[in-house]
Amino acid sequence: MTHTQQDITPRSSDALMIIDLQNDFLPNGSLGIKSAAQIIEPINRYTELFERAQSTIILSRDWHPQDHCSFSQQGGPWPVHCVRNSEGAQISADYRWPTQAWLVSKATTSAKDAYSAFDGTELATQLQHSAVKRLFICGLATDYCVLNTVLDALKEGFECYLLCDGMDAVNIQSHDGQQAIDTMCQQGAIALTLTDFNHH
Ligand code: VGL
Ligand code: ZN
Repeated sequence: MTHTQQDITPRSSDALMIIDLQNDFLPNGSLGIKSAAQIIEPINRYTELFERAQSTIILSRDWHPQDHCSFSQQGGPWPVHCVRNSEGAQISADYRWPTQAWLVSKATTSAKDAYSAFDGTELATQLQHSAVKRLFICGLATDYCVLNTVLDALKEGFECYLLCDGMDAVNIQSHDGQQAIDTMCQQGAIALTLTDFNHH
């Protein structure tokens, strides 16, 4: 796609970040994205590529208490989703876990929502301590948690690469996902798909 000179071959100083690949955001979930099943195999493939390169692999998860402020019963915008320890909050059973991964839980307290995996977590510090330079990001949802994670990552100074065939959008308005990708790229992210890696 739009990368020009960058060598995107995965390295040990890279991190693959998989945002909120949880049952509630997948087709049968309470906030299910109908077309999202198709991102799982690309994400499995990315996981293999980055594991082979000994990159850091990070999975974030939305991990809400039962009375979370984002739930409509509490006056929030969303149906009940990703209640911690529930089936809906589990990472998809179709995801093939690498041998090692970091798990980052976010939006874990009732009174505060957090779309970004950097919001209220130690992620930035942990990445800096591990000398990670580049983030390759996929997951759900392009127009909420992926968008906010990438914008925070760019502000923190990380190079960001969007794995576009590994993400999908809620699309309350039909172009929200494409708009989010445009916004992330305007801020410096680079959009890629699997075919970009096969050439390397
Ligand atoms: C998300 C809506 C509500 C997301 C989380 O992971 O993008 N979206 N909570
Ligand atoms: Zn949520």
